[in-house]
Amino acid sequence: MKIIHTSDWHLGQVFNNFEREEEHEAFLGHLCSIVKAHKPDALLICGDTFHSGAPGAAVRKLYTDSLLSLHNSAPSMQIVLIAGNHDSPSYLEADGKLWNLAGVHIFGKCSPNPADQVLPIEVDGKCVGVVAALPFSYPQNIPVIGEDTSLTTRAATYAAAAIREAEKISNGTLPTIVMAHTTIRESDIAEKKDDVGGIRTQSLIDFSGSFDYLALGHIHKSQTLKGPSKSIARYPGSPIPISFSEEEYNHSVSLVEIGKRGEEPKVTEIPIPVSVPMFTYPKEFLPLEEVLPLLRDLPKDKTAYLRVRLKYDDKTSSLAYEKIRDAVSEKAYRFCMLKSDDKTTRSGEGAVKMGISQMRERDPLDIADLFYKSKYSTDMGEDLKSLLKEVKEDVTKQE
Ligand SMILES: [Mn+2]
Repeated sequence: MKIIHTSDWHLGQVFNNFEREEEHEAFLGHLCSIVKAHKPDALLICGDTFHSGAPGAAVRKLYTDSLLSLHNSAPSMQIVLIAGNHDSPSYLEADGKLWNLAGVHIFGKCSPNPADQVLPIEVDGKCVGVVAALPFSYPQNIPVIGEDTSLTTRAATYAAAAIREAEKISNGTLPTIVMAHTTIRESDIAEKKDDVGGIRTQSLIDFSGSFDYLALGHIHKSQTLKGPSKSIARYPGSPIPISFSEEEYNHSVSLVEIGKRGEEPKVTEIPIPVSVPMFTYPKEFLPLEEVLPLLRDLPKDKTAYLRVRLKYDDKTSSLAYEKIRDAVSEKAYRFCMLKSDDKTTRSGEGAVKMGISQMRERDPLDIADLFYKSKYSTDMGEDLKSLLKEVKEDVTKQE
């Protein structure tokens, strides 16, 4: 069985006020050529297809046109798409039945019956494999299976039930794939340290049962993890960089070949050229008067999202942000933000002084934390922190 595995497209993302439609179009064009060249049995899209729950008409059109082009690039290929934490499950599922006509299967929510999450992959009338599709879901929205009402184990219990249903169809002979959009504790999660209380972080052992390949989405850094027996788990990573923390990542989609049931799958990374890279400059934190001439010397016609490293001190102009923006205004660089070494300057009785440009680059939760500390001289505590975090996620759906 041959699969192309991808995730975390984030269609419709506006990055620091810059639209990314052209980059997404370029990626989707590449993906169509890859599908045409490899003619896989299935294309798995593991969540965060959209950056926000209700994207605008232009983004919707890009999605529709691209799914159709992908289908036309290999008409017998089955496309399976699950919701990620950025997607709206109902928005995705709204036209799911129509998409079935083009071999596209959309899983937005977890059905009360886990058997509904299982899809036999049929190519030209022959079943070549089985998929158990587990869209992202907050624990309280995952249907309770049997007696397990605990929020911490609910995802694992549900996954096990869906995998059991897949096993019934594969009958120990067909390649079996599990799709999920989640943080796996064993992964290199450098970019995401924000799962509160571990409730939304899962371990590989939470996917109990027998399968060959765990197709993941959510972590933007591509990586393969060893699963139970000969199975593997993999994050294909984001096909275009979504934030500055992805500056050094290789961006690709994964070609996965499963010979026989129980055989270790073979993975090949197919690189996606980065059309607009992320670029943090200069290499070290320097004071404003040294940074400005370096920026003026940058080439005029190179396109990249630019984050500027700046060493702040008491003498740093309050117009640093504006001066830096002006220094690159004639260039093709897309200036986004400043990165400073010492982000806060303390003075007086626990007060925190922060300029607008410093605030712009801080996580709002850090700012709330600092405010709380300076006002009450104590930490705000995990409960309040996780509450604020949920609110921030709902409001911004960032990253
Ligand atoms: Mn994502």
